Formats: sequence, C-alpha cells, structure tokens
Amino acid sequence: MAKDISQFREKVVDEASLEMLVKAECDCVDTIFDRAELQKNQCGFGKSGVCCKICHMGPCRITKNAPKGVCGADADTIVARNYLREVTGGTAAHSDHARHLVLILKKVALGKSTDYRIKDERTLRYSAGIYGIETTDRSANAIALDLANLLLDEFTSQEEPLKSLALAPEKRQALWNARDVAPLGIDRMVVEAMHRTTMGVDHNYKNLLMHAFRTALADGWGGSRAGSVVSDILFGSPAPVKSTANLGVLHADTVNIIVHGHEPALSEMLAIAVLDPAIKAYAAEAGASGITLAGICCTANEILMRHGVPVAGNVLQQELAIVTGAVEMMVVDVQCCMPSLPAVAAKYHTEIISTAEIAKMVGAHDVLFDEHSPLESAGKLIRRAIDNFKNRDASKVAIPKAKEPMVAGFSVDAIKNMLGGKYRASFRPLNDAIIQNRIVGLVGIVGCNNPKKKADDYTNILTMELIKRNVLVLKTGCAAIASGKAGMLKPEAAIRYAGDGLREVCEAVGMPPILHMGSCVDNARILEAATEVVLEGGLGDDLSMLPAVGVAPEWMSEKAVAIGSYFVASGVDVILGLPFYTSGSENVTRYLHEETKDIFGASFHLCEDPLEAVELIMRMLNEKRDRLGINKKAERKLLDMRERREANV
Ligand code: SF4
Ligand code: MSK
Repeated sequence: MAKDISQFREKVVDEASLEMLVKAECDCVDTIFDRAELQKNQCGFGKSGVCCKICHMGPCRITKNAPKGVCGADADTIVARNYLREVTGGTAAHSDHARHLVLILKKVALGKSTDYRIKDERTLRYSAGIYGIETTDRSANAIALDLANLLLDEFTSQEEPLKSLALAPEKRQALWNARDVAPLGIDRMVVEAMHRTTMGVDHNYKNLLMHAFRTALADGWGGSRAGSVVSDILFGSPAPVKSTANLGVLHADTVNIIVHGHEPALSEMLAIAVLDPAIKAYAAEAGASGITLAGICCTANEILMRHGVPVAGNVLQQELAIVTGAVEMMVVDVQCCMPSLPAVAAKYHTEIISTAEIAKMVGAHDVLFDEHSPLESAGKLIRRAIDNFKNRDASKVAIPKAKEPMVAGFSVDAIKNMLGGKYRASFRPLNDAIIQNRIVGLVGIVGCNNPKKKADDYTNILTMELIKRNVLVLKTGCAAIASGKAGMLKPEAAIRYAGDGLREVCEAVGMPPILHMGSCVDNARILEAATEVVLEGGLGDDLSMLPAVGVAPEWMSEKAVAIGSYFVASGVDVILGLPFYTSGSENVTRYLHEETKDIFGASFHLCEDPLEAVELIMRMLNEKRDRLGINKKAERKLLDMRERREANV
C-alpha cells in the first residue's frame, strides 16, 4: 500500500530527503526506511545483549529459566563480551583506516609515491616534534620516515604503551597507569580482545570492560589520532572553508559523482583530478556543463574540510542520492557503505564502483584503486562517469532544491588561529571566555543517524538549544552534516541563535558557535582540542575537570561505541541518544553508566529525548563549573584585540 507523505515526515526532517523518499516509493525502490519497518520487531535477546554465539555449543540466550549458557557463562559475561567485541570492531575500523594512510606517508618519505606528497610540512614538523622526533636541519622526507615508522610501531608495540598517550594531560596519563588501562600496540589490543572473548577465556565482566576501555583508548589516542595527523600532513590541515550541504548540491546538467565511505586517499585525488582542464573538456564533449563532485558520510567530510567539496548528505541519504536519478557514479571505499546500494542503482543508470580490496560490494563494479598512480586512477574513474552521462534517463531525474551554505574546516590549528590570531595562536581567549561564563562549556556532538530515530531531529534540536544556552558545540561525522543541512553551519545563522555570551565571543574572534571538525576519526581532534584547553590553564589539570560533555544522539555504528568508550576513559561524560545492548546485565549497565565515574571521572548516560539531554548537559557543565569555582555571573564586557593584547591574555 502506498504510503502518504505524513509517514515519511516521521522519518526525516529535511525536505530533500522527504522528496526523495516519496520518489523512491513511486520508483519502487526499497530504502533503509522500508527495511527498518520490516525489521521492526527486533530480537529482544540481541537488544539486551544476552545472546551468545561465540562457540558452537550455542547459540545461547539468557532467560530467567536458563540463566547460564551451555558453558556456564552468565548474563554479565555474555553482555560484557559482546560490548568488548563492539568496541574492538570500532577500534579496528578507525585504526585500519589510519594504518593505510601511515603506509602512504612512509611511501612518500621513501620517494616511492608519484602523486602523494607532503602537503603540510608545518604540521609534519609540529607532529614529529611532539612525538620527540628531531626536526632541526632535517629534510621533510627524513622526518616523515621517522614519524611513519613511529606510528607503525603504535600498531605493533607488544610491550610498550602507545607513545600517543603522552599527548594527554599528565594527570590523565597517571590515572591510566594507576588503573592499568594504558593500551599497548593497537593490533595487540584488538587481538587480545578477540582472545579474551573467545569461549572459555575471560569471564569477569569488569576485567572484560576494562579491556574495552583499554582498546578504545588505543583507538582515540592511537589509531584515530594517527588518521587525522597523517591526513593533515598528506592533504593539508583544514582551515575554514565555505561549502554547501544537502542533495540540492547535485545538478541536472552536470556529470554527478558521489564519493562515499571514509578514507581520503582516493577522494583527495578525485578532488584534484576533477579540476583537470582535459577532464573538464571531456565532460563538455559529452554534453555536460561540468562535473559535480559531492560526498556522503565521512569521505564527504574529509574533502569538505580541505577542498570545500559539497556534501550531498549523511548516512541515511546514501540511497536517496541515487534516487535523484542524476548520479552517474558513486565511488565507495570503506565503512558505512550499505550493501543495498547496487540494488538501488540498478533502478537508474548509476554505477557503483567499489575501490577497496577489503570492501567488495556484491553487484558493484570493482575498480581497485591503484595507489602507484592514484591521480591517473582518479582520472579514469571520472572519465568513466562522464561516459555514463549519456545513459541518464531524464524522465527519472528529480533533484531536490534543498541545500544550505555552510562553513567547515575547523582543525585544532584553525581554532587556535581564530582565537588568538595567526601570530598569537592560542586557546587562551576560549579558556577566558569559559572562566568568565560567557561560554558555559564545550559539547562534542558526534556520530551517525539511525532509522530508529527521525533523521537529524535529535541532533538539530540539541545543537540549537545548546548554542542558545551559550555552549560552544564541536561536531564531526554525520552529526556535523545534519547541522550543515539545517543551515546551522552558516556563521550568521548560528550567531543569530546563539546566547548573548557565546555570540559576543564568536563575533569578537570571528568564529561560528558550531565548529565542524571533520570525520569520524577526527573525534581525536576533539580530544586534542580539549587537551589544549586543559594545558592552556585555569580550568583544572585533567580532562575530567573541564566543563565538557560528549553526545552521540543518533548513533548506530560499532565505531560510536569505541568513540564513546574512549571519551569516557579520557574523563569526558557521554550522553547516548540510543541505548547500548547491555540491559540484560544490571552489573554491566551499572558499571558503564555509574561505576566508571569513580574509575575515570566520567560515565555514560542514556537520554533518549533531546530536551532532557539539554537539561542534563547543562547540569553536568554547571557542576563542573561549581567544582572549578568559576560559576559566577558573566561579565558582559568583552575585551577587543587591543585590550586582550594589553592584558596579555
Ligand atoms: Fe553458549 Fe558459552 Fe558457547 Fe557462548 S561460549 S555460545 S554462552 S556455550
Ligand atoms: S560516517 S560511522 S554513519 S558518523 Fe563516519 Fe556517519 Fe557514523 Fe558512518
């Protein structure tokens, strides 16, 4: 039975998605929203985390009448094992992405790469310096080789903790050591997690959960951090850049190519190749007025941050982009690329090209990305998309109008420059604004969309309310794209909605109140920014003392479980808009949501309503402010640049 539009309005907030859902219905295309309906009665055992199929004596499911699995494992063991495996999956995904980039950096350093190069030598020298690598009077390649080797050791180290942990505040490092939770090499943590959770090994839920936090720390401070750092060195540190978001970025008269997934190695080359005059001429010969390169998910965020390439949408829009009928090619790499894409594409003329050896998609065309000549590879793909332009069926094309201008590109460096000016780059003005209560605190809003929630709704309500209450919001991933689509990354719009104190600060330093900091791996940038704030002084000596909270409003991925876990283990409370699969064990749930507070100074909090989340966040921020003794009324006078210089802040 055909659905009426009101049913779609319950699923998405943005007009572009709404239009495409209606079109998908007319075109008889199954989308994630249809499949979510069919999967509605989800398994209660799975949801509560008490299903175990780790060995073939099972699967076992814990009930009142059968409180133990065949081997004797109880709900606590099973739930904790499942949680640890989720964290491990997320850690592996972020870290393998990073490893790929580190290996490219090594090739560049050895002169074995034709097209990749060190684009940002300043970031290379800075990053090498903080890892203790000698940089004076040394060539960029020599430094890059040392850094690449050091970062590769972060994966393989068997007995030494990660070197990247030393980038955290000292007090946090001491806490990790005291709790015996400092991770060794990333690969070792992942392998050990799989060993601990196999049948008949670790049965103590606390021991399992501590390894979950250890593994997650290997992600946040190790793998993800390396992913961000090396991307910046190879492709340039992001700086504020204008762009546009939502499906309206596609054009009826251009060849439209969408990149989707996570790794920037190929998409960077596509962003360069698309500017090649010969390729542009080829598109013109095919009758197109140009080529539109746009992105979905975090590949989008990577090339948005560095090139201002427009964002077609976030994770739940990947099929809807194809439903426009105007996409010649969707190039997918790794993570969040749904196996449904080829079936949707088959209704139109879109080619799905899978490019990663480790991520083949049934029904897609495998065109493995040639890293020896990546620019040529990218050029070939674009020409192939242009060749497909003639197959577009105009009668199937309907591109939504909705799109919004936005500003992204807020690396830690960029934020520092905005705050202190290029020559006095510093977090000091931000710390002062927090101390003076113009900014109440910092909230990182991260993660995905999930068809269990109306797409973008929670994220947008939460973001709007927080900036109204003078909270500076840091964003990554699909949550950042949600703000872009909602027009909230237009500096002028957000400044209009921000509370007085936040607005004054933003206007004085020329910074929007919502900062798009990048992709999923760039959550490491949020930790880095928070660490800079601690090190700047005046707000305590540990991350757990900062008035700062993380939120994953509409999360769905194992990666989000890893991210949440490394935030908590780093001392930052995390609010979840959707629950973990842990309710089958009171002990595990209590441990994650309460006892971690005593261990790490932070814990998880479930809050399924965005306005309740706002109240909870404000309470948490104010408690932190009380403890720091800075909860006084804001002074209204804001120092200008000259006054700030005179006051030496
Ligand atoms: Fe069942 Fe134990 Fe095997 Fe899990 S490990 S499937 S609980 S017998
Ligand atoms: S893409 S992991 S849906 S944020 Fe990074 Fe979006 Fe979540 Fe994928």
